[in-house]
Amino acid sequence: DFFVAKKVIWNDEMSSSMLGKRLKKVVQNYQAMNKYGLPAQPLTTAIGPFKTCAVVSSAGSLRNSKLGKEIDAHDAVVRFNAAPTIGFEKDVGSKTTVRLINSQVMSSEDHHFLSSSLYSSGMLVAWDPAPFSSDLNEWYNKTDYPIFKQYQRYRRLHPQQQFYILHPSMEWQLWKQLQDNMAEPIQKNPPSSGLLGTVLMMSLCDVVHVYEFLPSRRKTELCHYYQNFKDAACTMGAYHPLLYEKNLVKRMNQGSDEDIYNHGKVTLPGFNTFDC
Ligand code: NCC
Repeated sequence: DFFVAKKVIWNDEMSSSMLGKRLKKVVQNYQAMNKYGLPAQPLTTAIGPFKTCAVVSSAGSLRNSKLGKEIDAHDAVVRFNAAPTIGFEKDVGSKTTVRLINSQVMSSEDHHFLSSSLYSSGMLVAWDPAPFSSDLNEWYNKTDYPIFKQYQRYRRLHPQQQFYILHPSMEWQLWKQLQDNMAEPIQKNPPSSGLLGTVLMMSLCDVVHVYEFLPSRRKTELCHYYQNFKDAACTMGAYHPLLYEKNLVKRMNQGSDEDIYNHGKVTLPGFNTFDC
């Protein structure tokens, strides 16, 4: 790096003090990039593997579920966007190992992403709904929301917290799996955070329990367990192909129908348990 830097910033007329100043700047930029940039190691090296994992959807049907203790007994717990634990521990537990957030949450002023303590526990993983079939450069220059600007700002404020960004190809590989498993054409919008988080944990855990993604007998029009806003589209889908996602998860479920009915609980195998 030094030699590359020297070649770029040095010419023969330059005094040694000037060269020193320029080199210092190069080194400072390099350090800042390392400190506030993307993590050096892949996510699957940074955490896990885990034996048991819980994926906690934000569904309204988690309210009064009393699943908190069961959820916290898992080795790792995933939560989504602005879903809180404080005040809801009985129903959703308090452990957060990973929080998967969409780029809208990172950018909208309502969520106070840079300052709220809601986002400070566990590892953060962000994603942005990239346009269908765009490549990485295209996406970088035209994200739906300013994910990279917010990422850098957050990293500067919280340099110790692990923070990853999902490669958009994951969204579209998963979308293709959904389409390949359905007879009819599905909308070309990325899967919901819920399915992305579920698949992420299937690559980190031996067993994944997903809570209230498939609604239990507590099924409600309430959108989230933490708000009093009602909209059936939160459960059934509108922008995201949520119904198709739920159909696929139902087909992959290794648990019983009673578990779904009583606890909204699905049991999925980790990818490491497949022999293929
Ligand atoms: O609502 P949201 O998701 O944050 O929920 C997280 C995941 O839980 C599952 N879910 C949620 C509610 C419900 N009744 N049933 C469910 O199964 C889904 O799998 C969902 O992904 C998202 O996917 O990122 C989403 O984010 C919200 C919103 O951006 C954030 O909550 C921040 O306010 C989207 N809502 C809007 O844009 C208005 C939502 O469509 C998807």
